[in-house]
Order: sequence, then structure tokens, then C-alpha cells
Amino acid sequence: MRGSKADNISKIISQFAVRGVLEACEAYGSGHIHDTYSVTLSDSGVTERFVLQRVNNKVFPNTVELMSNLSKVTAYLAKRITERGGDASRETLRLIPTKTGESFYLGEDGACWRLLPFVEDSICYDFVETPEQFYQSAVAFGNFQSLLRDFPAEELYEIIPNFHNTKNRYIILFEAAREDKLGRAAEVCSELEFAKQRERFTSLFEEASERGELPLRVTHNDTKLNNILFDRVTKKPICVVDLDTVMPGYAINDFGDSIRFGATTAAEDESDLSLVNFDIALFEIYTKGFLEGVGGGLTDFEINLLPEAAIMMTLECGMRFLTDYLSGDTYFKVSRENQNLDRARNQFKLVSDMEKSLDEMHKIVNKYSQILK
Ligand code: GN1
Ligand code: MG
Repeated sequence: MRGSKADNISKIISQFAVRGVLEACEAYGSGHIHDTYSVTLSDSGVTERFVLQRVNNKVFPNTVELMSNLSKVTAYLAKRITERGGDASRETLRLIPTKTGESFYLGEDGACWRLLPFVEDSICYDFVETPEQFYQSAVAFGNFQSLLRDFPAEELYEIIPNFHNTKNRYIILFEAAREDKLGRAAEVCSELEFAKQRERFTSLFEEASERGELPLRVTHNDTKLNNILFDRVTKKPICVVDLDTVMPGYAINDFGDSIRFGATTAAEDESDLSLVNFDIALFEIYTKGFLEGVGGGLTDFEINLLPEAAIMMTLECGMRFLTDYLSGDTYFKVSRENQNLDRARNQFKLVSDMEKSLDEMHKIVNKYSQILK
């Protein structure tokens, strides 16, 4: 990186409590939301790597609240990990403060920049390459839930209101279809009909919560495999990352989102739907790992709804992609035409598959919840 961009990055780095001069800076990772850089600083011949992120303030306008959640949760995790005899410098994210002691730097354009140590010798997988990897991620996310079990969820801000309120996502989808800004609605009639047939289902969890049957817990809200850093050598999970959407929510949605992302035979934007299938063997592996990691911390009611949560999160994500397609691709980054539409169709195909496998999914959940009791 050269010229004014490098100057700008140098200026931003100089706000943080780190030493050295900028030696290298490159785009890093595969997230759809923030701008993430790997930054190398050199200080008297010693180089050190960091992760610098510009938080997307369109998606997260309430940066102060977001950073407050992040500071609290990472400090709590560090304490719990240390108590358990773990290495907090590798097993949780850590925010490097600014020179004035803030957890982030507010740029001139109002953007929030944050700096974190680079976890060396770590690797992150965008796709499930081996069942073992997926199993390990399940243990890690279950463990994350377990580490935060006693954290007072009410101390956290709801960073994105109604983030996993699926009924609300449904309503927003049909608003976008009615508005039809780009004249795309006619083309997606069958997808809209697919969502419509599941309207009743979209309020299942909110209703259970209103009846007091589904507890609010601290949840991660983006439990994809690529939000876990694995050790390059041992291939074991080190650290759960992307804590921007940590907020009060339903633990089963964290489970469901992992299944949505991982228990499939194709990439999220695969347009050839004949390649997109729900993989029940991966569902079984993840269920086993998650229940082990959570260590008995879920109620029977929650455990019973794990299969429905897989369907809920997949349906919801499909509706979100479809909404974005109808509204002109303003939320999820796209790199080609129709990508959000392909993503939506892909998710809906998985929903259909999962619905057909629902009985089997319940049997699997029962099996592991009995074994682990
Ligand atoms: C977004 O940027 P990334 O990949 O971490 C989104 C998730 C979606 C995901 C779908 C804050 O996550 O909810 O499941 O894309 N994050 C936000 O790929 O909306
Ligand atoms: Mg993410």
C-alpha cells in the first residue's frame, strides 16, 4: 500500500498505544461488513502484526454501544479464560487502547477504527473442509456460550435491534417487495411465495419468549466457521472472533446459524441449486460438539428447538438476502450481478431440505442430549 492511503493508515495507527512505524498494510479476511487490514509495524527492527478495522457505521451506527459491549465481553472472557487456566492473550480478542485510553479511535469522517493484536499461527476457514473442523467449531461456540453463561446479559446493548427477530425480517422483506425500488419484485414471485408460506413459523421463537419459555442469553449472532481462529499446527480452535453482534438473544439461534452456514454442500452464493444440499451428517457432528461445549447449560425446551432454529436462521438469512436484492444490494457486499438473489435462493433450497429432514434432526438432537445428560 502506497501514497495517501498508507499515510492515512499511518495516521490512524499513531492514535493507538503501540510503537513503531508502518511497514506493511494489506486488506485482510473475507467479511461482508467491515474494512479489515493486516498491519505490520516495525520498531527498532522488531516487527509485530495487528488487525486494524474500520467499523462499518452504516451497518453499526451506534459504535459507542458496540465498542462498550466488545470491551465488556472481551474483558470478562479474558478473566474467565485465565481462571480456567487458559491463555487469554490467544483465546479471546483483545482491544488495544488509544493513547488517550479509549477502546477505539474516531476518525475525522466519523468512522470508528479499532486495533487488535494479530493472533499469529492461526488460520481461519471459509468453508467446512473436514467434519472434524466443523465439530471443533461446534465445541468452540458451545464453549463460548458456556463461558458467558453468568455474564449479565442485560448489561449489553442490543446493537442491531431485532437482529434475529425473524418475523420482523419477514415484514421488512414484504415492505421491500411492495416498494420494489428497482422493479425486481416480479422476478422473485416464487421466492416471496416461499417466504409467505412460512409466515406463521417466523414468530415461533418470539412467541415462546413472550410466554417465558425461551430465555434471553448472551449470544454471538454470527456463529460461522470463519469466525473462529484455529491453530495452524494443532488445528484446534483458539478463539471466537467477530464479536460485533454479541448481544442478548436466543442461544438456539447461534446453533441454527452455524448449521445454516456449515451443514451444506455448497458455498453461500452457489447459483447451481443442484449442488446445494443440506448435509445431515454435518448436522449430527455439529449437534454433538455444540451440546458437549455448552456442557448442560441449555434447558430441555431450548434443546428441543435446535432443529427449528437451524431452519429459522436459514429462512431468515434467505429473506435478508432477498430483501437486499429488492432494495438494491445496499447491505451485503456484492461482487457480481444477482449475487444476493443467488444467496437467497440458495438459503431457501436449504430450508426445503431441512424441512424434509426435520424428524431425523429431532432424533439426532434427542440422541446427544440423552447421552450428555
Ligand atoms: C454478515 O460480514 P459477515 O460475513 O461476518 C451478517 C450475518 C450474515 C452473513 C451472511 C452484522 O456477516 O448476519 O449471516 O453476513 N452480519 C451482519 O453471509 O449483518
Ligand atoms: Mg462475521
